Amino acid sequence: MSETIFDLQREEDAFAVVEQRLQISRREFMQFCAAVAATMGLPAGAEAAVAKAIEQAQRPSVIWLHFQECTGCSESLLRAEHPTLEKLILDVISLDYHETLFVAAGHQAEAARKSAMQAHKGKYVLVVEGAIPVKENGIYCKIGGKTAVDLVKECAADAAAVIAIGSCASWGGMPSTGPNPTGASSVAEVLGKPVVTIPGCPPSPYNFLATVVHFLTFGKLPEVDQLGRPKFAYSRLIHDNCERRAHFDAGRFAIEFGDTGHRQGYCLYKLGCKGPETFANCPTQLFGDAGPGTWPVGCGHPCIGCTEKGVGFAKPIHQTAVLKNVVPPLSYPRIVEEQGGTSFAAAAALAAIAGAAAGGAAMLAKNLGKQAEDGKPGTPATNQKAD
Ligand code: FSX
Ligand code: SF4
Ligand code: F3S
Repeated sequence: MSETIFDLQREEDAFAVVEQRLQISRREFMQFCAAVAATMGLPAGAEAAVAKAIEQAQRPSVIWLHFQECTGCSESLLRAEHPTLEKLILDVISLDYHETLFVAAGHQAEAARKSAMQAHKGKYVLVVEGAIPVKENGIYCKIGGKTAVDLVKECAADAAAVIAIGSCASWGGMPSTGPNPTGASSVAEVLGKPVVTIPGCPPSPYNFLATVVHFLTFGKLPEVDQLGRPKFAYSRLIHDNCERRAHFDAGRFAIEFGDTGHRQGYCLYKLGCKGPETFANCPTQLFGDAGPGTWPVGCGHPCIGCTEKGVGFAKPIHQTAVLKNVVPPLSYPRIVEEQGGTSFAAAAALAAIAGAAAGGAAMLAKNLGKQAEDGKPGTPATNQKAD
């Protein structure tokens, strides 16, 4: 009995710390724990493990490099209202080097990068945004007198984890479009080893945040597919969860932009939609916290396959897609569902040891809370109904 009271008191104290530090309610906090566990593909009940991790928040140092890109990846994080990038920086990670957000410049910025690498040797997370040009010994992209090739190798050498954010860093993206005059290459190609990739141009900020929270909670990155993409976000074809799918199945297509079919929300396959050959959670995760329909197809434009190597920036936008593995939508459950690789027991143990995730938890709680307010369920793969 006394043990139970002790445990309850300890839990009360932990919640009080969380409530004060992150300024969220207990309800939001627990909603977050459930949401992040579900986002990461953990089994029911794992939210308790995530909750436990919150008590000992430790912000890992993050070094963020920019190469050949448009900065849309950072922009998409800045536009993620729940959480905001500011919250991410303050509560989840210690962003010790980020060229476009840094006040420091020149030698000062270089010194900050070097001192962060030295102080957190073997422990920092390296995030790379942008492709890396390898032609002519890498002269097409230089920062502080060093080529992107040399910089990424130097920074990756002592990193605990490397995350390639955006299609450019993941597989070359737009800069690698033929004839690829600079030899724009992916992080994995340059380092000669696989890294976690969050493709998309720009990628969903939530896919990046959930990946970081997974690392903080469990001390390791999430399970990935053969292209390095977290399975929790990239295991299903867009076509499988698209709200226009019923029109595809019924043979109702928009033939031209602005025609009757287009105005009635018919399927965009004949306008070149690459949903049938592109793996991503865009139709279920959505973008910009702005409510239903906020993704390319939802706005009436065909998916261009921006997350998919060999599709985005490789195939003509209006060329019809290859139909791949077409399966029924989520309303007809698959016999075998994709799950993250961490068992509940391992999750609980790892969470107890790693004990971080506090800020990330708060963010996703807020996100979930907002979704609940909007009347949308709080986890991915939810909001669809046929037009
Ligand atoms: Fe690439 Fe991200 Fe596209 Fe842009 O930077 S994935 S061009 S959104 O900025 O790297
Ligand atoms: Fe949706 Fe595109 Fe598939 Fe049509 S082809 S159902 S618009 S993903
Ligand atoms: Fe990109 Fe297609 Fe999603 S264009 S953002 S993968 S809907």
